Amino acid sequence: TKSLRETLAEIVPQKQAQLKELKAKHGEASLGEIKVENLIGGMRGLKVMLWEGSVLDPNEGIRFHGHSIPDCQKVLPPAKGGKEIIAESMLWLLLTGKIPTEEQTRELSKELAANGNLPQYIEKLIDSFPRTLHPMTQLGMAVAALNHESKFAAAYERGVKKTEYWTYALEDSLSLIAKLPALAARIYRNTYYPGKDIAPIKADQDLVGNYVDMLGYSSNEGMKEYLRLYIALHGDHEGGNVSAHTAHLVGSALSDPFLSYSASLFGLAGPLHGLANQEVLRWMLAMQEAIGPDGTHDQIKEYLWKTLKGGQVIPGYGHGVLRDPDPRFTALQNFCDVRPELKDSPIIQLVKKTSEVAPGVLREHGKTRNPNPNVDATSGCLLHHYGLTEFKYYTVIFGVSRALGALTQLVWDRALGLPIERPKSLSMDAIEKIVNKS
Ligand code: NMX
Ligand code: MLT
Repeated sequence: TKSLRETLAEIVPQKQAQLKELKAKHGEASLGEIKVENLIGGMRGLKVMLWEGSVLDPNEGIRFHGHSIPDCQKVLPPAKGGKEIIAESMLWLLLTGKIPTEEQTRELSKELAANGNLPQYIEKLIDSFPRTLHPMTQLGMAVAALNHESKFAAAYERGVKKTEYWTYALEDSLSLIAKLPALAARIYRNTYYPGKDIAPIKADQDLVGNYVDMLGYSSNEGMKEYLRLYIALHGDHEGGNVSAHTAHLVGSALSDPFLSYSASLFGLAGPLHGLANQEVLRWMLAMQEAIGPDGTHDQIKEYLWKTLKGGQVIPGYGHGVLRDPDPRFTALQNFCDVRPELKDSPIIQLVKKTSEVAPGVLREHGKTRNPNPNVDATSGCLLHHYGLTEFKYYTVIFGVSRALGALTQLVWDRALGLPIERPKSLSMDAIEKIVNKS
C-alpha cells in the first residue's frame, strides 16, 4: 500500500491540472455579486476562498471531500480496539480526498508518535509561563516558537524552487500535528497539576490516545473515545471560519506553517469562535446552580430569557453559515446516547433539555438567523462529565484539532501556487462615491 507522501505526490499534479483548467475555462465566470451589506457584514455569504478539505452546506452541515459525518463514521478506520473516527484517518482524508486503509492509518499513527516529543527549549519555554496565563495564549506562543524547527522557512532561505514548497509545508505540518498533543498536555499539566510526571508517548498508539494519556486520563476509556471523535469532527469546517481563514491568510505571505497556525490559534481564542465551548460550560453550570440539577423545561426557558434580556448571547447557539442544527452536535449527542456512563449525567441531560427549549426561545427573540445548537453546545459539557473540569483549557483541545484542516489547506495552498491574499478594501466615503454614481 502507498504511503501518505506517495499518495499525495500522485494527487498533486492532478489537482494542479484541475486548477489550470478551471482558470483557463472559467476564469471569467461570476460566482455572485458583492453587495454593500456583504462588505459591512463580515463578508458573510461571499464565495471568495479556495478550500479543498471540506465544504459547509447551510442545511446539511459539513462534508469532508463530499463525505458527511455519518459516512465518515462508517468508513474511516478507528483506533485499535476503538469505535470512533481518529485524527489520523481524518487527516488522511482531508489531505488526499481518499479513505485510508487500516494499514495506512496505523503507519501515520506510528510516524506521528515517532515525532511527538518536544525539543527541550520548547519544554523550557512552556515551563516558564505563569500558571495564570490563559492556556490558549500558552499554546499560541509555543507553536510560534516551534518555527525554529521549520523546514519550510529553511528551504525558502536556501532558495528552493516554488514547485517544491508544498513538500516542506507538508513536513512542517506533520511535525506540528505530531507535537501538538505533547505541547497541549504539558500546558495542561503545568497549569493544573504542576510537578507531576507526564506519561510517555507510546509508539503504537494513535495521536489522541497518546494525548489523553499525557493529559493524565489514561484509564478513562470513555474520555479517550470521546476526544478521538471530538478531534476528528472539529478538524475542518471549510475555509471562512476565523481560525482556518487566518492560517490561510498568514500562510499566503509564505510565513511557515508554525507561524501561520500560531496566528490561527489566537483567532480561535475568541469567545464567538473557539472559546464558546468554555463559555457554554460556564453558562450551563451557572444555570444548573440557579435551577438545580433536575431543572424543568420551563425553568430553563426562564433562564434563557434572563440571559438574553441581560444583553448576552446564548453560547452554543447560532452560526455564521449553518441554518439547521450542526451535525457535529448531533454526532456528539448520538455518542451520549450510546455510552451508558452518559445516560444519567446531570450536565448531559441539561444540555439535551436546553436544546429542546432554546431554539423556540431564540426564534421568539427574533435576532439570530439560526436558533439551533452548534457543536459547542455540548462539547465542553462532555469533557466536564469525564472529569476534565478546567474549562479554560477546552479551547486548547479545539486547537489540537483544527490543525488537521488548517494545515492541510496550507499544503494545498503551496501545491497549487496560490498567491498572497490581498482583497480590496473601501472607506465609507469611497463606497458612497461608487453607489451614488450607479
Ligand atoms: N444568542 C443571542 N443572540 C444571538 C445568538 C445567540 N446564540 N446568535 C446570534 N445572535 C444575534 C447576534 O448577536 C446578532 O445580533 P445583533 O444584530 O444585535 O448584532 C443577530 O443575532 C444576528 O446574528 P447572526 O447573523 O444570526 O449570527 P452571526 O453570523 O453574526 O454570528 C455566531 C454567528 C456563532 C458568532 C453567533 O450566533 C453567536 O454569537 N453565537 C453564540 C456564540 C457561539 O456559540 N459561538 C460558537 C460558534 C461555533 N464555533 O465552533 O466556533
Ligand atoms: C468552526 O468550526 O470553525 C465553527 O463552527 C465556526 C464556523 O464555521 O464559522
